[in-house]
Amino acid sequence: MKTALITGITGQDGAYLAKLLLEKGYRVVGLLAHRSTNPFWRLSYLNIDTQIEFTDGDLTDLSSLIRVIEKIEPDEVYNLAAQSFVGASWQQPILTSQVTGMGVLHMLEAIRATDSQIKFYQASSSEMFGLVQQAVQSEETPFYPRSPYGVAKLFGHWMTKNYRESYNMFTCSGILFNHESPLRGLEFVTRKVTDAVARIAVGEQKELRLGNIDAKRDWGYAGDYVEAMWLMLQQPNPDDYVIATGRTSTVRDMCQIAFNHVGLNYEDYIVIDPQFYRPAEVDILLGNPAKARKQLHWEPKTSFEELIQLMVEADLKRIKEKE
Ligand code: NDP
Ligand code: GDR
Repeated sequence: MKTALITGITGQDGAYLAKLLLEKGYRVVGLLAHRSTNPFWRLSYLNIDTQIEFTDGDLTDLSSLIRVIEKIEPDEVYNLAAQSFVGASWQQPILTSQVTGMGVLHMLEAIRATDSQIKFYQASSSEMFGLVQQAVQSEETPFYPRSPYGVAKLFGHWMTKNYRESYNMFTCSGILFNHESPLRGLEFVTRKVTDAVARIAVGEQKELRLGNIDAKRDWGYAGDYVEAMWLMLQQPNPDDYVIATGRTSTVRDMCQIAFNHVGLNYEDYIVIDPQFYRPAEVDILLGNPAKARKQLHWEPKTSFEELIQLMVEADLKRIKEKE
C-alpha cells in the first residue's frame, strides 16, 4: 500500500485528490494547519473524513514538515497548500509569499533532508502566465505574473524544477488553469456566482456585486484535474505539464449560464462594484493541454456548461436543505 501526504487537504483540490487516492487503495495522510472553523466540511461532503489520517504541520514551519515526513514516511507528497486567493494576495503579500512561495521550498528541503526518493507534486498555476506573452499558453510560454500570488507561485515553480535538476529528485509541477466545483471556496468568482444565483432563485438575495466581468478564464472541473496530479507522479520521469480545457470564457458568459439555468437574466441582477477590481488584472488565460493529452493520456471530461450547472444545482440543494 502506498502512502500519500497531501498538504491543503482541507481545500477544494485536497478533498477530491484524497477521494481519488483512497479509491486507488492509498493510505492518505493530510497535513492540518488548524485555522478553519470547520476544516472538515469538504471531506465530510465526500464521505471520506473518517478514512484519512491527519497530522499537524504548517508550510511556514520547516521543523514541523521534517517531523511529519519522518513520522509518515510517504511515497508521494502532493503540495496543494497555499494562500490561494489572488485578490487577498495584495492585502497580504508577505504572508502569501511565505506560504505560497517559501512554503514550497520548506517542503522540498524537508524531503531532501529525510528521503530524497519521495515523489513530489507542486500545485503551480496559470496565474504565473499573467500578462500573457502568447495567445495560447503551454509549457514553453514565458511567465509574467501580475499578482503577489503569481510571483510566489513562480518562485515555488522554479524551486521545484531546480530541485529536480540539482538533486535528481522526482519533482513535478502541474501548471493548472482554473478549476472549480461545488467544493470551491465562496470567495472565487464561479462559486460566488452559483451561490448567489441559488439565493436569488429562492428569494434570499436581490443582487450580485462583481468586479471585472470581461476577464476570460479557461475553466475546468476540479474532479477531472486531480487525476492529472496523480498521473504525473506515475510517469517514468518527472516533468511539468499544463492542465487546461483549451477553451476560454468571460465571467459574463459564466454568469449567463448560471442565471439561465434557473430561468433568470443575469443583466437584471449584476451590479458592477469597483471594490472587486484588482490592482493588476490577468485579462485572459487559455491553456494548451496537448502535452498532458499525449504523455499522460489525460482529457478533461466535464464541459464548462455542465460544470456551472452542477455548481448551481449543488448550491440550490444546500440552500433548500438549510431551510
Ligand atoms: P484552497 O484555497 O481551497 O485550499 C488551500 C489549502 O491550503 C487549505 O487546505 C488551507 O488550509 C491550506 N493552507 C493554507 N495555508 C497553509 C499553511 N500555512 N500551512 C498548511 N496548509 C495551509 O485551494 P484549492 O484547493 O483551490 O487549490 C489547491 C492548490 O492549487 C493551491 O496551491 C492553489 O494555489 C493551486 N491552484 C489552484 C487552482 C484552482 O483553480 N483551484 C489553479 C491552479 C493552482 P485551511 O483550510 O486551514 O485554510
Ligand atoms: P483567479 O480566480 O484569480 O483566476 O484565481 P477568481 O475566481 O478569484 O477570479 C477569476 C476572474 O474573475 C474576476 N472577477 C472576480 N473575482 C472574484 N473572486 N470576485 C469577484 O467579485 C469578481 N468579479 C470579477 C477576477 O478579477 C478574475 O479575473 C484562481 C485561484 O484558484 C488561484 O489559486 C489559481 O491559481 C488560479 O485560479 C488559476
